[in-house]
Amino acid sequence: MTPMRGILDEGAIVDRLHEAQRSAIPVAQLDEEITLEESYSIQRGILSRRLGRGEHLTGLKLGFTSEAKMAQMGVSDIIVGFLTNEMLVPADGSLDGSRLIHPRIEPEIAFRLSRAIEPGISARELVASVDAVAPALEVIDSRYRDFRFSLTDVISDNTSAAAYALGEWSDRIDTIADLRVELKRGDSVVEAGSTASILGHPFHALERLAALLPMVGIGLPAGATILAGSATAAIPLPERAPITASVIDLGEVSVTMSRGGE
Ligand code: OOG
Ligand code: MG
Repeated sequence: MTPMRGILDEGAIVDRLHEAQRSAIPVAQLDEEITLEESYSIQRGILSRRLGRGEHLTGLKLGFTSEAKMAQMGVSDIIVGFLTNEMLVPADGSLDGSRLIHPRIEPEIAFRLSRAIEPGISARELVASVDAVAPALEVIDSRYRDFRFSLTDVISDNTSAAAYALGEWSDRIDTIADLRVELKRGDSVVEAGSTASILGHPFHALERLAALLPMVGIGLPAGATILAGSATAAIPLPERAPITASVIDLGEVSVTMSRGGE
């Protein structure tokens, strides 16, 4: 016999994770056994809290699309989270780390949508909706203690999304199959990989996103960003050292973290 489970209090989990993000005080992993559908529903609950505070949705992000990331975090299923305007850091700008718990940073490739999309869009239509690509950086900051989580924990926690920065957009979408990606601290390369390690081709990340969107339940406006997932492991985000994502032949973008706006 399957043990009876009490009714899941999604609202309480939404509150706990939202508060952890606002206060930068980490919380324990979820005790509740939840399904993927429930974890995306919790994530949408966090999105509506944030929209209620005046933020707007600016994009979606994929996670665990490369072996390097799956191996680093011990999770091997693709995950999707949302991005808002509050998370966007200006290119080559500075990021206030005082509201972050234990931030890490990773290099990404970003897609821009020429039109609005809804869950139910086909993989082919989603790929055809992309009109530009850019190098990007993502700051992740798990709201869970010790940066440890299960698959449903991390989805509920909006896939650790905390901040992102975008380099210049390019229409050279057809050149991104196998570009070298470097993560640099100052001038030193600390992680390197290739866009080919993102599911064999970053377009495959879009195809997987199309398949997951009905469960994610979030559509996007025209002009929105999609982050394909890091091609390398993430590194702890240092203070006052510029970190650059460089996608060779496409461009680069840097950010520097300060604490408390120094
Ligand atoms: C989850 C987010 C993963 C990526 O690019 O693979 C991710 C995490 O590692 O905390 O953003
Ligand atoms: Mg990422």
